[in-house]
Amino acid sequence: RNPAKVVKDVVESAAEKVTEVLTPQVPGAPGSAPPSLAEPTTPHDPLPPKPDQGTPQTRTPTGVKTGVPSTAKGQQGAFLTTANGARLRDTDHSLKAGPRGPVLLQDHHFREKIMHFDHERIPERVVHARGAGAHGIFTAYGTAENVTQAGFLKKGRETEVFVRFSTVLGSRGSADTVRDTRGFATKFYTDEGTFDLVGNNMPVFFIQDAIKFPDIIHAAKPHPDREIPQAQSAHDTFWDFVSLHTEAQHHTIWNMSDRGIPRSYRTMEGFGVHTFRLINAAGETVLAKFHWKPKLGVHSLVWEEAQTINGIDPDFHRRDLYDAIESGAFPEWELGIQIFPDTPEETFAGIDLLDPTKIVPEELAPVQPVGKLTLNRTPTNFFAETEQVAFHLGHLPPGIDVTNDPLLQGRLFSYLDTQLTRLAGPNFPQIPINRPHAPVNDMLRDGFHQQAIHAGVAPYRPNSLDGGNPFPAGDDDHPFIDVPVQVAQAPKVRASPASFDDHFSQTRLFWLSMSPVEQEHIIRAYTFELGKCYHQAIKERQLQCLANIDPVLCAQVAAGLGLPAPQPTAPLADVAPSPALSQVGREWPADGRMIGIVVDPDADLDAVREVRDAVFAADMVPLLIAPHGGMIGDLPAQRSFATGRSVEFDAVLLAAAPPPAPDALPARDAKAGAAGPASAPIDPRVLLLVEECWRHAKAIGAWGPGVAVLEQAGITGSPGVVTGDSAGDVFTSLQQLLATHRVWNRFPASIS
Ligand code: HDE
Repeated sequence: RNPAKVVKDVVESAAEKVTEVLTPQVPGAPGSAPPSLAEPTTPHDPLPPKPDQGTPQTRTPTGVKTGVPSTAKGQQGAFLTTANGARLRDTDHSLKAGPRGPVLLQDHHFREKIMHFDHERIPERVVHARGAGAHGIFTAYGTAENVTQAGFLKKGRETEVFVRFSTVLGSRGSADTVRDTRGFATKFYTDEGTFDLVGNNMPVFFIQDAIKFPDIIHAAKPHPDREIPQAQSAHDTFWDFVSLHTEAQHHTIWNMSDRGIPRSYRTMEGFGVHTFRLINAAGETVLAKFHWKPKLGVHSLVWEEAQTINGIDPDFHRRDLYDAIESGAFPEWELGIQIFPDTPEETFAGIDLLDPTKIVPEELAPVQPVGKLTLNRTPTNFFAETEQVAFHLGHLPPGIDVTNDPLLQGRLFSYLDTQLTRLAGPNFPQIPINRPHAPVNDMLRDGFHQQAIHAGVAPYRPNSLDGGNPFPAGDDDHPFIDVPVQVAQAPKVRASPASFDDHFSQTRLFWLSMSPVEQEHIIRAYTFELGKCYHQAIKERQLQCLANIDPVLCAQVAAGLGLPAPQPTAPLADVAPSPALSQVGREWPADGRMIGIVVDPDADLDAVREVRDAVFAADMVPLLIAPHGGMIGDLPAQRSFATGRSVEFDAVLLAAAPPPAPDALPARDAKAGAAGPASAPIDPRVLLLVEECWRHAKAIGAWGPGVAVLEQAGITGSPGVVTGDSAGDVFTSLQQLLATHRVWNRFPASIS
């Protein structure tokens, strides 16, 4: 299966269908398209997709979603009905005493319609409110069979999954590309019961004990008086807390790094964060950490891009996920585990495995792949699936168990408790998206929104009236295993182990593992965020924390804030960097990338068609950007200069140097490039597109008249800017540049 072919077919069939729709048809002729734009009077197929709306791959060729589960309900039959199935003549007028009279209380349809609408919203999640979900399949490699008896990890076993990605701080309606941690929660519907791996895109957490969770979240959420800022950590209360509560420093530097602004959900790693305990068929145990590794590599936005996207397309990550899946470019991750001996100390290489502010560098314990996740279906209904899904760390299959990590222990309470308010009662496991795919035979009864009609009279054990049912599973029936870990004889205390006091060595390890360009981004992020704080004392306190991480980091941020750089209060930790933490310096498959192609009616459309086909063949998505929507010759334009902005593209090709539109806003003088100020004027929106792509270190290519745009922008010959005689040659060079995601050497090579 070639996803790009699917995309291509969609584009072409969409172009044909639009031509059909725009051609007048005989009204009512059998099989005809709906007559013009009038309200349809008889049921017919949905309108076909339009090539100038969205990306070309946002719908299937028929415009109808595929893969709707057979349990999907609603919209059955052609007629409008009440919730009880009575057919209705009119839903536009309430029942009145005469056309000018008062509305009658007996109008059941009116009351039902408004009552239901009034209660459409449920409380949003207290954290991770904004999310996007997708269905998929997990296929096990069998490589974990020696360490766990979990059935879904046996070789070749396929398990259905639902994944929900999220931001943490923002409300449901906030933007996708804010600086924040991302949730990565996976529900495996295994045949031994559901397994929820509720992780993040960062391997550490702000706090070591769950009892601190309300503190960090209250500090990070908007200020309680003005309720600003939304979905941001760039404010006083956040920095007040993390600078006082220094165990948060490690997670904070991850947030300030490029990991805080992922390019896409598809290019994020995922981490279970905590250490889990695995048990195999022989009863042997190991400690383990879970990792998700994206097939497309780990990539991020640059800060200016992220900010621009928040305005232009606040749904950027959602759209990217859905577009990719619906085009057939299915996102993939490998699940991997790091394995550690289950010793009484619960440490590895001196690292406390119960401390969720610590990682174990991959160089010390390699991540071993155990299976592959493929997301292949978007939700049919956002509310019913993405909003109503409820994850819980206690949803574990036999073979995987918890450890004493105090953060993990507290989460085991919180995730059940929170659903009682959010999903209004204890029966949320019966909501379709939460239903296990394994048989359920519990003795839980009644409660709000009970869906089951339980037969029998004896929901208790032991009983004789229901024949003794249900029976406890025996050892051979794959029961859940509570690993019989020895619990130390110890006094009851409110305290943490001494090893939890080290807050800076791994923060420094992270900093030292970054490439110069990534360090530069971290410096700018701290400078921006602390620069947004009003209180001088908070900035100074955080600078003290930075001094305890690294003197260069501290000096640079201090310079940006116009404050003196303090000295460290303790000797800096002597730590070895972990190169695996850097996102720079590796090559990745470039499929699924968005390539903008600037065209105008004067461009060589044969060359454009050729390069467009080459982009499709490389499993990428070409989007034509033209002076106007509709068609350019026989090619559909997906973006116009009015709607296309650089942030949407991973690379841009220029086939034309379009002149300014007659009604364009006045442009500033063209930059003096090789062609000089006297060269023909170019549409300023095209120049902006190219300048932004250049600033954001994206690959840019041009041929023929398009080269004039590079000249006028003054970027000809700079790194990652390619020109050539043929469109094909230019795209080939561009493709190589895309393997590293950005043209990194356009950024400064070192910081001092
Ligand atoms: Fe969560 N977290 N969390 N969290 N968390 C929730 O549960 C909580 C933590 C994570 O897409 C809530 O159902 C406590 C770490 C994700 O539906 C709530 C603590 C990690 C999601 C909750 C943590 C996470 C949540 C809110 C400290 C990464 C979204 C709604 C002990 C390993 C799941 C809900 C989804 C959601 C509590 C810390 C990840 C309130 C008390 C560490 C991905 O129960």
